[in-house]
Amino acid sequence: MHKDIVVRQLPNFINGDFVETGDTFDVLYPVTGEVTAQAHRAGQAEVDAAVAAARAALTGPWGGLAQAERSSMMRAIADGIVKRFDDFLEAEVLDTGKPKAVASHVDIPRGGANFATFADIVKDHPTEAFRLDTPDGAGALNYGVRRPRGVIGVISPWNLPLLLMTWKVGPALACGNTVVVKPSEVTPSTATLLGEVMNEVGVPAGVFNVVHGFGETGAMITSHPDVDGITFTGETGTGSIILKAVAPTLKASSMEMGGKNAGIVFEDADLDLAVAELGRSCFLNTGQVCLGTERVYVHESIFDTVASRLVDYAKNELRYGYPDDPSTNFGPVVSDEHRDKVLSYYKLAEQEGATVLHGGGAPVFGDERDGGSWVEPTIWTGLAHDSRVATEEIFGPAVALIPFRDEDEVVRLANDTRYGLAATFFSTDVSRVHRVAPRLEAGIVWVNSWFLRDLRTAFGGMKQSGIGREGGVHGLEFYTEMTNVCVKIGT
Ligand code: NAD
Ligand code: 6OD
Repeated sequence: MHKDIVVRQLPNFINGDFVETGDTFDVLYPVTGEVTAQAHRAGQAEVDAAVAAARAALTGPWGGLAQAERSSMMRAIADGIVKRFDDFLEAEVLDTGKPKAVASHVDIPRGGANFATFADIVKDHPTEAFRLDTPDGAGALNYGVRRPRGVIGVISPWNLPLLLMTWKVGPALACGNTVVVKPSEVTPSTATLLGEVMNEVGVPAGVFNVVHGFGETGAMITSHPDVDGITFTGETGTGSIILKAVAPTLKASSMEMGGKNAGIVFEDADLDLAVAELGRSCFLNTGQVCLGTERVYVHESIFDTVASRLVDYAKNELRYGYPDDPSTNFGPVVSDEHRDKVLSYYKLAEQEGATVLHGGGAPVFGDERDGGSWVEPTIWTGLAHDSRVATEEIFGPAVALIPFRDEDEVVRLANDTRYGLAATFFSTDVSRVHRVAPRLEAGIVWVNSWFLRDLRTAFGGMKQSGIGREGGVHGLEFYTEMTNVCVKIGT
């Protein structure tokens, strides 16, 4: 075995204490399939305790902090993550199997940045004020006062576990809320570790709570009468179930869900750039990025060139391997269950008439990795735009290349989806860039780039990819409640 694995216990984190329940489930290392940890499943008693602790903390030492003090605490959390960078990196790698080269550049740094950035955004955000002129000439001054929404349930997925959990916890805490987090059952380690950091930097008990478990534990949060808001990242189908669950208690909900993102390569694109960025967008994190590209429309005049250059990218730039090897940049998918889903699409692609230009199966290593959850990066041509493979989210390292003739046609094809999360396109024609970008129905449109993130900007999805926007000040609409104070000015 390439790693000496000591099976860790992952307790819940409730009111500043680590709480074991004895009812455990295994956490597996996707590289080899070994058990690396046992997470302690939370039941109703633990969820109730976490929610009660979070509610009490709202008015305790946390609620009493001035914004500047709270923002300092947020920066201390960010520093606490950086201080334990290697622990977070190891935990994330054990849960996901992703290469350290990826996690150390993408996942862990963003864990810290999500706290530091929102500390500043919230501290420096002005309140709105309007002077109303009344017919009697006296007028009134209106101004907005924001208060925390309250106890926020954070339900997060497995693909970028620390990044996506802290993307919610950062702004929630910066706005003065308290949280009950339910990380994915597949990747629970970094949430528990974050509990240790909260204690190390002196965050008051009850502000940050973690409960482990599957969907049932999540459902205990979404239906809980003392939870004020739910922020969710995950599959569209799960999001739909959650929206039904929050209806009886009318909770505010912020929903970030699935996608089937389009890439477009226009005939005037810089092809070196386009292939390099598309390569990342199709295969980074083994294709398990919600913003990744699973269908690429290529102008018919350059279709064969782009197809062959993307195959070269997959052959030459993607290196399978053990996560600790710094040259590895392509790991397994997160679980056997997900591997089977991805492989079922590989099979379906052939049934739907695809030509497999690259990959199409699972690698065989002849070593311990054959017990893990591996799939090959895969490139298809010959799929119809409306085939299942080109319309359903696979969430794996696979892309369908489809030719197009002109701008209007490709905009129509790119938008012809129930999703609307992201799009990325490549063109050197400035007029075309500004003409096409606003026509694409997606929460973010990258031009000549992919996955460049500025946390001050709005983030979210259209159509069935999401409801609401987080990021920058946009998240304040969800993480705070606004009261308008209207003061009549006397004559
Ligand atoms: P998932 O929907 O299966 O699970 C997400 C979380 O929801 C997990 O913690 C899970 O335990 C929990 N959950 C499941 N059923 C629940 C229920 N009934 N009530 C409450 N919680 C429940 O998603 P996943 O497989 O972990 O993640 C992959 C999916 O997430 C993909 O569809 C991907 O596109 C999407 N995603 C979207 C974004 C975005 O920003 N839009 C980001 C990352 C991932
Ligand atoms: O960068 C982000 O803030 C973000 N929410 C990324 C989502 C990636 C999906 O897998």
